[in-house]
Amino acid sequence: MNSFRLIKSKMSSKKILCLFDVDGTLTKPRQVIEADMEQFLETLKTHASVGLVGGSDLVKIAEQMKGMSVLDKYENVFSENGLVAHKYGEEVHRQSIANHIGEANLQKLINFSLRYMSELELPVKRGTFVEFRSGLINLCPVGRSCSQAERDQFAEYDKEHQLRSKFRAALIENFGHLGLRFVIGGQISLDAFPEGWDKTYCLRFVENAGFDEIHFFGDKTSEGGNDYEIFLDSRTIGHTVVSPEDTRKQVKELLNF
Ligand code: M1P
Repeated sequence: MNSFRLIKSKMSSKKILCLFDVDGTLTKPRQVIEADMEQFLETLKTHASVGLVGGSDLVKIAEQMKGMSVLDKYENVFSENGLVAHKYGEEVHRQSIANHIGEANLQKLINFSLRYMSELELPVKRGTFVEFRSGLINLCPVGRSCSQAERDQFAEYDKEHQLRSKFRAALIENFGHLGLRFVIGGQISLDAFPEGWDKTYCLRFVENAGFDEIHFFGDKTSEGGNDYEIFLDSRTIGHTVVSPEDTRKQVKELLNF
């Protein structure tokens, strides 16, 4: 058997989980999954188990994956980093940041963030600067109700002015002592959550499920990005991707199909 076929046969006998970030990995940021990627995941399911782990809440992940049927399509769907976890379509876990850090600290964080964001001068500002989710708080200087064009404009402006990195540094300085972590997940916002509630959180639901290998694919794998910890975790084999096309290419190379 040549080495290519040997690798292929070894891979196919293994029980593999491919765990995917959503934004920038399966879809363009905050966009709906394209038909060829959807088809690709269906084919992949015949070679490996497929799971999703996004920083967004379930509603946003479902919007991007063409509806709540996402829960039936994939064995494991982890929203908010797995702080809300679905297995075979059933919710099996839900964490609460409010219970964990307490109302007083929560309000300090929200008040500080609103004050900080109120002093930023941006090309445009819209609404919903703080989004309270079950397991994390999303902080968004431009406001989550911005249009797609305004979102793209902010993303460009942020690249030039590093607004989110500076905001992140201020948050770490003021709230790091509370055991809070701040990461840049998408194009326009930051996520805040307690230490350990990053994407590695979801691994507790799959690490003892009999997989020989857990491969993680994400685009924000550098320090400060929301894929960083799970990418480095010893329970996963991490892959950095730069686009949905790149994800497909890397998965095909890995599983030889
Ligand atoms: O990619 C995951 C991120 O997606 C959104 O980011 P943004 O709106 O900044 O593009 C948010 O839902 C964020 O919480 C999440 O981590």
